[in-house]
Amino acid sequence: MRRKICYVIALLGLLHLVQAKADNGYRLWLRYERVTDNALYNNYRQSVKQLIFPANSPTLKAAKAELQTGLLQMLNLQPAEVSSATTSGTLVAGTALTSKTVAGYQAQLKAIGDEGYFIKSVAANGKSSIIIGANTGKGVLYGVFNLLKLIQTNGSLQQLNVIESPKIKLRLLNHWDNLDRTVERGYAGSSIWKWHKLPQYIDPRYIDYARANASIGINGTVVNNVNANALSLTKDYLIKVAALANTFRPYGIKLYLTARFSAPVEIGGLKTADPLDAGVQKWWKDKVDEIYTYIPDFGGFLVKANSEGQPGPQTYGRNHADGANMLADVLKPYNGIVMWRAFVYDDKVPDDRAKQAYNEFKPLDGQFKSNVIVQVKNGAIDFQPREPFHPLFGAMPKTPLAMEYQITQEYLGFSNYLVYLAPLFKETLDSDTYAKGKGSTVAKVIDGQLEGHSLTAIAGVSNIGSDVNWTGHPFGQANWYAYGRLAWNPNLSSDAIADEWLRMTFTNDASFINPVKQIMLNSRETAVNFMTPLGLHHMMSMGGHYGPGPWVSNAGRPDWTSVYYHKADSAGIGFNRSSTGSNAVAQYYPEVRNRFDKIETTPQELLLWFHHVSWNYTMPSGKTLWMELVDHYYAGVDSVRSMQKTWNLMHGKIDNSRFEEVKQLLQIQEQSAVTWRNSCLLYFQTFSKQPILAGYEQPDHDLAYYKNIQYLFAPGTHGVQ
Ligand code: GCW
Repeated sequence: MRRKICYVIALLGLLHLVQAKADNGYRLWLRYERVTDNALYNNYRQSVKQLIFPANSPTLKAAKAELQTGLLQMLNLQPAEVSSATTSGTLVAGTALTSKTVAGYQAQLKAIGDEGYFIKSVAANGKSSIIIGANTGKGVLYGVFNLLKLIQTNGSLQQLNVIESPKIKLRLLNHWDNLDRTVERGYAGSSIWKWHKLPQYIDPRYIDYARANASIGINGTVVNNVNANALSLTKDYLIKVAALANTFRPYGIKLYLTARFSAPVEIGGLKTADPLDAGVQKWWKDKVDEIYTYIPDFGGFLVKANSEGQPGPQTYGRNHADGANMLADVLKPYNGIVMWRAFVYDDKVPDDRAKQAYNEFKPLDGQFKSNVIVQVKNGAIDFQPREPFHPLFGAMPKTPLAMEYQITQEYLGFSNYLVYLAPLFKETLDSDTYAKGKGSTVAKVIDGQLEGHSLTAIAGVSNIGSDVNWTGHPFGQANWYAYGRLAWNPNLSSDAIADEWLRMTFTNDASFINPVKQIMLNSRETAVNFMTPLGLHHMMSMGGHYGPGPWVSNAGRPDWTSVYYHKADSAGIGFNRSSTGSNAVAQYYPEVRNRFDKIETTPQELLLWFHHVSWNYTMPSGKTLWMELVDHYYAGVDSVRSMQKTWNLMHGKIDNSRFEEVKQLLQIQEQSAVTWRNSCLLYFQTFSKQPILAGYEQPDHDLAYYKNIQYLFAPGTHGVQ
């Protein structure tokens, strides 16, 4: 009997151990695991054993609750609440209004604005304390998250002197979520918004969503798809939306909606949606008045107009400014804004789709109302693995421009691939437009520095869904995280962001962090190499946009095909956008234009974006273009294989559940990389007529085989192209 009991106890212990190791990823980077380093653990406990944190607003209450949860879980500590520091190790948190101590730091408070915070170590009367101070509850909340991060990442709590404030004012997620809970280009399950249970049922996930976003400084969310449904603006839905807004408000997150331009016709019963029609204007005014009765701090509208079949002002012979200004006028009294997207292409047969947004929007510079911001994708085509920066950045000095990134991996292997996007985001932000001479980076356009705009914004198309780990791939979380961190401060490095994310999400063990960080930092270039190296773009299979489809030549309109973009023929490959071709280069400032105009000065990674290059052209490496292309595709596959090798060595360093999940997903990625490589090279070989040399792993099937692969029922499509 005793032996039996011992056996059961041992088994339970083992089970507990295994369970403790399992992690389904739900907690994201806010895991608040017990600090394992004993010295640090004791040190942290000493530093925050008392708390002065009067919380009289919902935001301060949320901040305090987060702090208490974090300290309890990481340090097994419930700091004693005191009204003055009786001993060393007191944490003071608050605003100038809630804390006299904080009010004493005028210089800091002046420097940090509405959303910033400072964290400072001070010693008075021989007693040391830490102060988190801000001008608003939101600032305190951000400061609390930073303090918790310091503990999560094994940072030091000694001699703190942190001063932080965001560089960009509006830091938004854009959800392409439909009312039926499908998500356009969503690969992590269905929409997290349970419309049919709102407004009564508040899924706890909404609160965790708000916490996660607040922890990285995201302060706004557009909850519905830009391919908009007018029903979102009906009373029934506005009540539901208001319930979400109420949930997010304590976390400093404002709610925005997409506005379907034809809503006055579709739900208003009007004959027209012409923005210059008085009846239409009145309809929108009444609608906006109504919205603000439900959501007093409603942020405003995001609009996709006259693009991919969406209605817009051009339907009525008006232009984008007419449309945007009409909405801006009615939102203005409430300080609401209009985010008007520049992702437009509606010409029947454009000579070069890359030029269209610039051509339509640049002439409108100076015509938009002050509460309109034009939202521009990072590149001129569509979220490709690599694009040069969009020529509109720097080209509309009188108009605030918002950056739109895609966090969800529509063209980067969905949630099947590990692709860390910070390097992609950074590449655009760091690009120099030369709009006002050297150093006129895209980041300076976006953060308002270049032209002195105070309305500044950045948007990321969300990769969040109902999957237990939120983003499908455990490393998809890193892209949500990195987006938020860069929105707060575009100057942060991809390396530093990966480092803190890995520590919080997995472990502080350096033997895990260093190799896995390398995987992350190389992963974007790896994907470019096996999908679209040397400036190739838009060569994916139709519909789903998952696998390769360089042969796609018939897709409703030419600029939906692949052959339109790579233009491979017996002479060579690439889209001639130079002055001898479509002349898209002319949309850039002279320094950039001249560089992109010539094959010799175009950066190799953008070569085929701007030039049609002969197969036998000698590349800087001394290889022919064909051989260079072959080598890039092979290097891409090889890198995925080395990612796998490195990852396999991580066994036992983190929980087995996430280890195994990533391992299996990397297997998918490896197979997919081989398919991309073989498909593209076999297809391009029909033009180059050149071999893949012996000694290279030869394609295991012929081109016909690859052409026949079908990617049926790809997630995230729902009938869209
Ligand atoms: O990336 C493309 C997508 C469409 C999307 C469109 C857009 C919301 O394939 O699904 O529609 O861009 O950004 O409007």
